Amino acid sequence: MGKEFRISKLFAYEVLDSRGNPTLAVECYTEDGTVGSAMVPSGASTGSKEAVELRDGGTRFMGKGVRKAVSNVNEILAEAIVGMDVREQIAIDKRLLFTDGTDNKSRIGANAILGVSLAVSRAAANALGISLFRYLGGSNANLLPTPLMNVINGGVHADNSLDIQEFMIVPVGFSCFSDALRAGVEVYHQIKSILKSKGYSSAVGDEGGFAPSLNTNREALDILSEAIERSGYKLGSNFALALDVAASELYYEDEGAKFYSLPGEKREKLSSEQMVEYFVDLVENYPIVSIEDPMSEYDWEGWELITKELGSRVQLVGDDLFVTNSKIVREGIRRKVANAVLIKLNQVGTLSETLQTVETARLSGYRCIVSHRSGETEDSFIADLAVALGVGQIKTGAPARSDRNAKYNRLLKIENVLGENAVYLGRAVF
Ligand code: 2PG
Ligand code: MG
Repeated sequence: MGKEFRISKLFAYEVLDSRGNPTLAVECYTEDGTVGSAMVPSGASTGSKEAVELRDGGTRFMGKGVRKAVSNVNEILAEAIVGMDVREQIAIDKRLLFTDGTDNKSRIGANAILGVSLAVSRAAANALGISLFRYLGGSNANLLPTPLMNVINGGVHADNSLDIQEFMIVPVGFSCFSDALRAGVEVYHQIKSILKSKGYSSAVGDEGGFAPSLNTNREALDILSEAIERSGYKLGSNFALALDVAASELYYEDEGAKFYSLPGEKREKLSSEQMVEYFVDLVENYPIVSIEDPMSEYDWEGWELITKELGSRVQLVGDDLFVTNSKIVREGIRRKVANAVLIKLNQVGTLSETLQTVETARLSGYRCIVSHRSGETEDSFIADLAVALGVGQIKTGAPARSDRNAKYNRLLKIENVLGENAVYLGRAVF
């Protein structure tokens, strides 16, 4: 092994994420001075089976400090992987897992482990002198993802009355990524004008989408439809719509029975069947191509039901349901639950486990969508990952706020680097 590949130094430090909470930045050096760095994102509507994000507790940063995770990188993980070859991602990730020794990465922290895993892969790409998407995806990686752009925020990502967490526009009828993104931006600005003209707030939520206190979920879908038409695009052919319901947040127990509530719609005590009916009605009235977490992660029967009802017509994405965990994805495949998997690196905590989940999903015909978290940084790793894997879809928020645009801008760069070899599939993805 040449010294450009041998890890000589690894260290972490605290930085801030887009919500103003601390997170880790990690730097991985090789013996010739090559460096790879990464920053770790953080979710708000988290699945219960996600790998554990280690926070310090106490009063510093309201308990959210990550000094312990930082010192776990500096004191423990560094010793475990110094001397290893940065190109041996699987071996390095295994060593990280072994060093942690728990099932859910709770000793060292999934945030500490992921930061190292990603910094290592960046160092490898840099040592080889190739782009990250090339390193991860090989010589054939050329598919730019269709963005699912979250332009109206609700649920726990915003301080408003909308029950559904994410209302997304999907530019499907365009021939290249930059045109699709531009059209999405035009619609985004149009939404702002419509909200203002109706007297609603145009303040934004965690992912850069607007967060007005609309009266119903349908009103949000109507505003998206109007904005698309007013921008000169056709609803259905140029743009489709998508939702992330994050329904685990809407599921509750009452006298031993489980129900959903849609307080924004003034509807309480909905059974799984009634939730499914609610979505069937939405799908019949709007060109919705994808619904994420329409049912709670605790309601597998509800998931089976909705997959039977809508699975042949709509992409049904498991996020909190699958938490990027290949074992849970296998269970979903066995029970015919959902037909797509949201891919979030920090839900599982290493790059190689993430890639394994993508492989598990695809072998059974489940689609994958590479995704950001609601708490993000300027790190654009997921843009490269989406192109490398050729999954055809990315979810990275509104085209506003630099934490989201870091990913869009990186995709624009990759598109330019690929030149005429860049491919955008748009509608063919759905
Ligand atoms: C989601 C994500 C990202 P969070 O639910 O899909 O949009 O949110 O990171 O808060 O889990
Ligand atoms: Mg989600």
